[in-house]
Amino acid sequence: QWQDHSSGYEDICYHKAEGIAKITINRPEVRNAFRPRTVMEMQQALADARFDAQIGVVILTGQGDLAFCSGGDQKVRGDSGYKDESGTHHLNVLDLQRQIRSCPKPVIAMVAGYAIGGGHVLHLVCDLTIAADNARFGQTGPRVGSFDGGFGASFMASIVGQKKAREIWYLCRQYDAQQALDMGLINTVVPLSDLEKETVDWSRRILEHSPLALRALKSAFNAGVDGQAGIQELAGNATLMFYMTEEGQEGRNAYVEKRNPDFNRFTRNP
Ligand code: 2NE
Repeated sequence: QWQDHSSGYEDICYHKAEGIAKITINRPEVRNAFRPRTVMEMQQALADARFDAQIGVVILTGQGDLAFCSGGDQKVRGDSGYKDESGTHHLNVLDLQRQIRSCPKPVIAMVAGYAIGGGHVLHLVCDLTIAADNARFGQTGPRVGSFDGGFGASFMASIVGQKKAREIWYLCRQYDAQQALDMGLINTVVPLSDLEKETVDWSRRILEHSPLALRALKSAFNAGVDGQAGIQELAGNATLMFYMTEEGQEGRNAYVEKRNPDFNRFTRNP
């Protein structure tokens, strides 16, 4: 039974239940296109889910059956980028992509209908994608005068391969759920009526597992493609685990007790 935490948000709905947080883009009248406010609210909800110790999995989705997300709202795109309600140019969806990647909890994209343009990149940067049989995937950038040369290009190529990624971007075609599954873009396809149940089942299964192992695995997967920032994440988890050892704690204790540390009692394994 989802508990509603949407109060204060205009462009999204935010729910929690049984260790799962669900962030829903709530702009169905524009196929869940995001504007600067939408991105800001998604960032706030994701930060809340990260810091809520009861939450172990985050689901990202779109309101209704017609679209997960259709990317940047072209109607608020000015001559130097997207405009917020005060007229300031910014979007910050790239910040949101990095936030999804660096969230130490698995993020699952639950896709019904279109995942298009910047909305397609959003599902791409999630850990897993569960799609309904009506889902359609694709990029439109070169058609509407835009492109995502970050995760949208290089990370996509690491998933589907260089040839396919170039086809997706250069031709701006749409792919159905089965085609997306066949090229490794998504994890599974289910009937639309089963989409939420299946996503919750996957989430429950993940919640049975070690949070620290999942956290380390996520940063390890990221490290392979995220360069120095990815290594930093993985290393941060190594430090976290070192803090949990007696050897790490001896250094802190010695400092606090104003004595020399005694590291000799710890073995130097080959
Ligand atoms: C998503 C798609 C394929 C859906 O088609 P359909 O036929 O189901 O719906 P329709 O009639 O096209 O759209 C329904 C309403 O939603 C609006 C439409 O304009 C329409 O409203 P009215 O004109 O009837 O008032 N709508 C849909 N998508 C919108 C959008 N992105 N912005 C503003 N209004 C939108 C079809 O609608 C479609 O192809 N949409 C455009 C997809 C697109 O090109 N997105 C932007 C890509 S660029 C990007 O996202 C990006 C980036 O490349 C780099 C950085 C950040 C963002």
